[in-house]
Amino acid sequence: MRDALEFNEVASNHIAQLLDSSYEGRLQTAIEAILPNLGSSIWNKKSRMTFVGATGVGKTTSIAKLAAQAKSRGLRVGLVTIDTYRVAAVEQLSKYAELLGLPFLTAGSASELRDALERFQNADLVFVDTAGAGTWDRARLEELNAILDCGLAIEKTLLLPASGNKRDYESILSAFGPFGIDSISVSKLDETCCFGPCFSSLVNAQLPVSFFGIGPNVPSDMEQASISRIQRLITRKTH
Ligand SMILES: Nc1nc2c(ncn2[C@@H]2O[C@H](COP(=O)(O)OP(=O)(O)O)[C@@H](O)[C@H]2O)c(=O)[nH]1
Ligand SMILES: [Mg+2]
Repeated sequence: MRDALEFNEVASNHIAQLLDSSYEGRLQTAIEAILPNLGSSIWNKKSRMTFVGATGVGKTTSIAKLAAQAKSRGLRVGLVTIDTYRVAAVEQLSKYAELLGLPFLTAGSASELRDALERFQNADLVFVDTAGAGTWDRARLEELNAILDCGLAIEKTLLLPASGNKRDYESILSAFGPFGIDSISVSKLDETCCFGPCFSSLVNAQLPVSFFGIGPNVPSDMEQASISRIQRLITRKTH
C-alpha cells in the first residue's frame, strides 16, 4: 500500500496518516477520517452555484455537464454567464444552452447578475459561469468577486485541475480562499497519472469536495465526489 501511495506522490505526512496502524486495511475509513467533507447532493435543494478557477480548467464544460444532468432529472435549470469580456466565452455557454434547451442570460455587473437570478427565481438550479482568473491577477479576482457579491446567495465552487502541483494548488487556494469558497471540485481526472498532489491539497484545504470531472464528454463525465473514486485514484499503480 505504501508503494502505491508513494507512486502516486501522496505527501509523506498524509501517507503516515493513511497507514496509521489503527487504520490498517481500512483505507476507505482512513480517507474519510482525513477528508471528511464530501459535498452534499445538489439535486434535491434549490441552489445557485458558480465555478471559479483558472482559465481552461473546465468551468464552462462542468456547468454544461451538470446542467444537462439536472435537466434529465426533470429539474428547472437556468444558465447565466458573467464571462462577458470574450465573445467566444458567451457563445460557448449560449451554444450549450441552445443544445440543452435551457434559458440563458448574460450579466456584466453585480446588479445585472442580481436581475438575472431574480428572473430565474422559479428555477431549481441556476449555474453562473465566470471568466478564469490567474492567481497573480488581483484586480481580476477582485472584480470577479465584486460581481458575484450581488446580494443573493451563490455557492462558490473552486475548480482545480487534477494534474496540478503542490505549489500551484497552494497559490490557487490562497488567491481564491479570501473570496469565500464553499467547496472544491476537481476537473480532468482522466488527464493525470498522479493524483497525490491534488489529494493532499484537498486534505489541506479541509473544504467540502463536491464534483469530479472525469473526461471531456457532456454530460456523462461529471460525477459527485466519492471516497471510492479517491481510493481508486491514490492506490492505482497503472494508468
Ligand atoms: N479531458 C478532460 N477535458 C476536460 C474536462 N473538463 C473540461 N475539459 C476540456 O477542457 C477545455 C477547457 O474547458 P472550458 O470548460 O472551456 O474551461 P474554462 O475556461 O474553465 O471554462 C475544453 O476543451 C473541455 O472540453 C475533463 O474533466 N477532462
Ligand atoms: Mg469558460
